[in-house]
Amino acid sequence: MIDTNSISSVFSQVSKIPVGCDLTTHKLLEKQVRVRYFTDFPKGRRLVIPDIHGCIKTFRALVEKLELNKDDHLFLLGDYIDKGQNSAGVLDFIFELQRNHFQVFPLMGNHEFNVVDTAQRYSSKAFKLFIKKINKAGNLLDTNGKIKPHYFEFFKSLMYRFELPDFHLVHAGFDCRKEDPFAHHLAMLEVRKQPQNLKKLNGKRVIHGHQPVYLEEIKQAITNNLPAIPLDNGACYAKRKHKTLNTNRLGKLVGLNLDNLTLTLQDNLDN
Ligand SMILES: [Mn+2]
Repeated sequence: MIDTNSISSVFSQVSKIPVGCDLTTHKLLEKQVRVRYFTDFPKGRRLVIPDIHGCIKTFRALVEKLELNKDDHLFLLGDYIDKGQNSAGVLDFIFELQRNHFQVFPLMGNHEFNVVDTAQRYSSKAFKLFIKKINKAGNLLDTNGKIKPHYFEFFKSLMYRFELPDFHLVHAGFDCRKEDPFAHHLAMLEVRKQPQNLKKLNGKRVIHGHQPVYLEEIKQAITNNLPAIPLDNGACYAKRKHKTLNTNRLGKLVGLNLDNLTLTLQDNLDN
């Protein structure tokens, strides 16, 4: 189930570009679905944080609360930009951690993908319109209105999924109606229906973000050993509106420890 609303709303204003195009003909980035396998975790914890969406203070506070150290692996599930106050701030903090030799591994989210896709496939007019739609995106751009090269290169370099010995990490999930769910990268960025079993997923559970859910749902998925664990509690929606959800029950940025499946929660500090 591909949700192209976010993409189509922009392009419908400027052209008749077909946005729900066949994924196999998608030229952007690469056709190959990029994956990184992690087999060895000699020391430290394995931590996961989902959709940060420009909430830099919240992200920093959660990293502090987790007492991240250099033996830990910190996996980020994508959607660093848009919605929150400081998209570039989130990217800069990721770079800062990596520069300081923290083991931080960011995945692609649909928001990063859309930036690269739009820049590569459409006119600069369409791109500018698209960028206007990204909240507080000004600091991602140079004086000509183009994405600063180091941010753009970062977006292009992002992997679609990580496979660990016991888990899959991915922004949105997998489309298990497909023969080979690992061959469909847009589904990994946009899918909203989660697998009911792990037959096509090497028996490994899926950790994903993308779709905000209430904390109860996250906890139940962990406790009931469900095939997929959602992690996005819509940190960026604190004190804001969401089209279908009660935002009083959203607003925490979630950290998951994959080794003991415990959660660390951080209230939104940005809104
Ligand atoms: Mn998303």
